[in-house]
Amino acid sequence: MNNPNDIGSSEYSKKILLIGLDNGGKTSILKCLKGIKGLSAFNSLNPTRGLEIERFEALESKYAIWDLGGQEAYHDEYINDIENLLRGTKKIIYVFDVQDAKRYDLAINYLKKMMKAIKDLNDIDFSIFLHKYDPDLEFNQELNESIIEGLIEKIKGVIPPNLIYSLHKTSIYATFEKSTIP
Ligand SMILES: Nc1nc2c(ncn2[C@@H]2O[C@H](COP(=O)(O)OP(=O)(O)OP(=O)(O)O)[C@@H](O)[C@H]2O)c(=O)[nH]1
Ligand SMILES: [Mg+2]
Repeated sequence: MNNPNDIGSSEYSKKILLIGLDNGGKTSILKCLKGIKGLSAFNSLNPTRGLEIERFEALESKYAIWDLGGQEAYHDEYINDIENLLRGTKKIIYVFDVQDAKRYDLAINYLKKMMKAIKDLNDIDFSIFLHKYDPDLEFNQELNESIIEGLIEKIKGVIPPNLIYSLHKTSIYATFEKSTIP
């Protein structure tokens, strides 16, 4: 028996969809959830080709992470297959790369398309990650707090007003600490 909706079963696993543009950091986030910490594991990542499903156990729970490779060529495939993607899903995480300001509008459009296809989130938890918000993020002309605030405003313009969701600043480097050697 492997019914993802059967919470009482020992086979129960929490299905999470990871959505967002290519190079946004979805597979890296997946590796973090899996407990992988070695930075070399993140440098050698290849773009995810279409849908890849990863199952693992962490913190005494079973997870099935559906990692939707973000290249544009796959977007319509996901939209057409949305019912299958949503079946049994407990959580959706939409990932924005905050460092890729040139593609904010593209990422917003993809979110818009997805929201339209999903229609009803029912009991699905919805989170948005403002990812690559590294602790040592350097701001410049192309990227500063007000540009990120602009992105947040655009996100709010796409999400239906009555939908409950959470917004997080995330980074795979967030737990990395450095101290100056005297
Ligand atoms: N600076 C920074 N880079 C990150 C972070 N997370 C991931 N990256 C880098 O971003 C690049 C892309 O990461 P992936 O996890 O492959 O991105 P993806 O969203 O899975 O991309 P697709 O599979 O093409 O959809 C890699 O070089 C990662 O090392 C982060 O928090 N900060
Ligand atoms: Mg990937």
